[in-house]
Amino acid sequence: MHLARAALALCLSIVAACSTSDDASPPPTGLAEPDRAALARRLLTGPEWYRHAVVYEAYVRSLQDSNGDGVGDLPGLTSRLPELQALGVDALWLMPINPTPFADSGYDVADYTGVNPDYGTLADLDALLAAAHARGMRVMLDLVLNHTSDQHPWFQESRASRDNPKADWYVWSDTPSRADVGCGTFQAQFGAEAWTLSKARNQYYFHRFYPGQPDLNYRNPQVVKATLDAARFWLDRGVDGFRCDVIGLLVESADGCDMIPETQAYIRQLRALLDEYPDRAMVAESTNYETAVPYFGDGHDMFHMAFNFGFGYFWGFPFAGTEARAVSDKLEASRRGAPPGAQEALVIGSHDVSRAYVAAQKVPSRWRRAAFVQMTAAGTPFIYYGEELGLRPGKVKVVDSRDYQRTPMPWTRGPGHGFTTGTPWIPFGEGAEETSLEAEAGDPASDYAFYQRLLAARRGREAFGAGTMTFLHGDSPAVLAFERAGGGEAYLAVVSMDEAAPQTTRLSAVGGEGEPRLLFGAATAAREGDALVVTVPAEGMALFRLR
Ligand SMILES: [Ca+2]
Ligand SMILES: [Ca+2]
Repeated sequence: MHLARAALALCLSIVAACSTSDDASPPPTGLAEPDRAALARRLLTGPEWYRHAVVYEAYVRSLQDSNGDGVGDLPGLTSRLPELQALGVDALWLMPINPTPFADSGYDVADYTGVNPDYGTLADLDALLAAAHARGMRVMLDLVLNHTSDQHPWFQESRASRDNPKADWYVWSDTPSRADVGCGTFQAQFGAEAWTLSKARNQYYFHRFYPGQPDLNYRNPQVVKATLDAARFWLDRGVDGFRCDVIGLLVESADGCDMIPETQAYIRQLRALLDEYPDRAMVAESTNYETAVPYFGDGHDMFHMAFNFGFGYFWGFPFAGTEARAVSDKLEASRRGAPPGAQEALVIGSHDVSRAYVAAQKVPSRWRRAAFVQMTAAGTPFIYYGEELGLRPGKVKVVDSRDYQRTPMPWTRGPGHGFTTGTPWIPFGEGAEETSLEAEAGDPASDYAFYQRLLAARRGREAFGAGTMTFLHGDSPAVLAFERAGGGEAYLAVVSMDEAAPQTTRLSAVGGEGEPRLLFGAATAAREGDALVVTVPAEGMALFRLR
């Protein structure tokens, strides 16, 4: 310990030549270290927990199989909670677990209040909730409200005739178009026509996505009530909140189909429902990649969080370049005009887009630097399962090409990789042996070790979950720098966009006094008058505590 302290002090005194380790050595400058574990517990308790949590997006089908049928399931996921908590995960978002004919990997729900028998039973979900809560972890479910499966009993009834009790629960038309469904004249999202003929009614139904996913008619109050009742069912069961699938697309109009006033009114009803329960939160899958602001309402009446996909889905482009502004501008634009308290959800991937490994063109420092921004910028990080291992894509499609990023978790080396004792429902991705948790956990240079250290570095520090974020533009255009302040502390994050040479930049208006304390990564920083001079290695990143 004393050696580490001496080495770090030496490092900070001979600023130029030193790069230091990622470990959290004690402060050389008199910055007191509070009990971070106790602080983390406090921050993760109560209604603001979602600001401070690290959330993990889990595809139940691919996390852990418990019965040898090759399909991941709820008991399997429950058995892996210790590993996820050891990584630094505080909450799970489960992709849809409802019964489904699987035309869209579960995003075609056939029963809003049931559990897919491939994944287990309601009792298995209760067991997962109990086990997670006992660990202080939270569980959010995917709520897919825009459409159901065409196998849902509601649609089976609706399609049977023009005068049944649910005849108006979906969006029907005599022709494959409707003037009051503006978006319905375009192609559906997944390639087919947006209208499909039902022979029994001799009418067409509208589907924004696959033909097996008819859009519900939210102009019908019975649909509003039925879907809110479904949400209430899970809240009563103890789930901690929802990730709301394409929630902006609920209601269509002649003028538009994305977050129109009727959709916003529904979201307010959903929020009011959540607010009847303590400590619940919901996050919007934004369909607007420029800004998440429409999802926040007045900051209290719509979503607790909304995904920033402008960064989350497109970071591969700026990180292939050398301009820090390409990142900071995206992060600033998305938040412009947001109400106080709006909380973005930050990702570098999801079940819908290529693995970070692909987006980074296989350059490890790119996904690591992007993940560093994700964990240190303003917002709540959502890790897509396997990102912590640098998981690589698969080559097999079962449903569609998005299965490339939905392959099973390789927990161990060897056949089945600890995921299953049987044959996995889809083959593992490339390099499963060397990207297995077993292989990476023992290697301090691995992606897993990187993620574990990074999550530990931000843990119990209020500034990251709820603090302000100020971008600092120094004289090197390649250095992305921002200050986070909150909870009486301030931090500086620096990332070099340059992959060839070290970058030195002079930052002004940096808070705190004394020399910054390196918490994570490798860089040097020294005060010169009112400025802070920072040198970041090529492909480098670092997190400093300022005060
Ligand atoms: Ca199974
Ligand atoms: Ca709709």
